[in-house]
Amino acid sequence: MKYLLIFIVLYIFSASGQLNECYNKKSCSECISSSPKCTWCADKIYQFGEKKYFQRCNYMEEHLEQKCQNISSPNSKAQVKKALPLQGETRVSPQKIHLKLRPGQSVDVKVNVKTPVDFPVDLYYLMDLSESMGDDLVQIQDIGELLATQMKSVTSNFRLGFGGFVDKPVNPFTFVREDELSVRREDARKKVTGKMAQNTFSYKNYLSLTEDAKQFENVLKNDVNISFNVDEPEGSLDALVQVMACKDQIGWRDKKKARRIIIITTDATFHFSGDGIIGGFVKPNDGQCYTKDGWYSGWDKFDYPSLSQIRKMMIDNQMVPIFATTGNTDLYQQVAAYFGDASGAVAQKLKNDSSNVVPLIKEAYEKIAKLVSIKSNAPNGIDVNFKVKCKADGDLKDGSLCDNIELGDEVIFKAEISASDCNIAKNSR
Ligand SMILES: [Ca+2]
Repeated sequence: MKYLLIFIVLYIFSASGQLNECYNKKSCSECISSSPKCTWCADKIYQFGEKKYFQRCNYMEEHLEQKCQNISSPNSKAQVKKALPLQGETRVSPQKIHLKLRPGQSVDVKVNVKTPVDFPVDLYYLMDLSESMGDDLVQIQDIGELLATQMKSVTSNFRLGFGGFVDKPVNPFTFVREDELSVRREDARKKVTGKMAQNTFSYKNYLSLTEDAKQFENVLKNDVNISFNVDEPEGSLDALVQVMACKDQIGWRDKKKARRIIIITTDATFHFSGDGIIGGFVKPNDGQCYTKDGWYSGWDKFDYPSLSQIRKMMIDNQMVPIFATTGNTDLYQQVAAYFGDASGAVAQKLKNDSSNVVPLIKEAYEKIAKLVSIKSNAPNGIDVNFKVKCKADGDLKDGSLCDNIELGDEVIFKAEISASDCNIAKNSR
């Protein structure tokens, strides 16, 4: 009796068509988007007796057996619409591809990328100006020309900018009483360049990106001044958001026209989201630009940002961080690892007085320049899997990134693209 029951249940499932995923589809589009196995019979008459109709959506072999004359079974395909050769400013080919995707049936697309030998570089130097960085400030006052000369060997178009940060200028992050401030200003002056230290500030853009290396040196010698604060972690993440968000004020060139690099020099740890509450700042950082006349004016409106927020902004904006640190280097190496290969982040140790900053920047830049990666911004419902061939005589392997390639070399990416959803336009932005 038990066996008989199982047999009956199976029979009913089969008879109602539940085992054939194609059955009972009302239109050709509903049919072919339901499964790559389903095909549609478009014959005017498709029946085997009076009022006995074949299923119009069915497997190909069923339709053939039933002598269907017009079977629709379109396949996914990729059609290259524009493919300028890789020369001059054209670094990716093809430039335009039309895809027709049938759900469940993938299509392969090949993309060639050529690494530029000489590519413009925008480099923004973001420096911790708290008291312990005084000797570093003295050391880097003369590096403008040297940095420009060194970078000329890797790019003929180099621009440099400078910004400084300390922390939110409020208790308990720093002193607020005038008598305490005056003592600290004097202390810092004695330790550093003879110039009176400035009160704690959050972030200041001292010099927007410029080709004039002499101007960089002049600003460092004449305008930039050391400061002080109380607690060890600093407001570096507050500053980083402003550097990335204030594109016009910093003067960043378009990400397609220049490599954009931010050097962060510090010896301290950093405040992150949640820390602001001890100063009374609970509103989450919104990642927007609040820098006016060079000064970050939103420090008392928002909490510090989170590391994941910084990571997203860096990857979205293609701004590569180089952490050049005289202390807490292990921490920054972990941060760079968290940012991941796609961010290009680098963390290296500086000598205590920053004297090796120029070779370190050049080395880090070369590492970044030799890294090529690809990422997909396909909407929900489209899956993209990458394979990559990093060298002409190399193998195609899973991944979307090549490092340490020769400048001027070509990298080949193969993207396997498939659709799992036919309502992409409706379901995504
Ligand atoms: Ca601090």
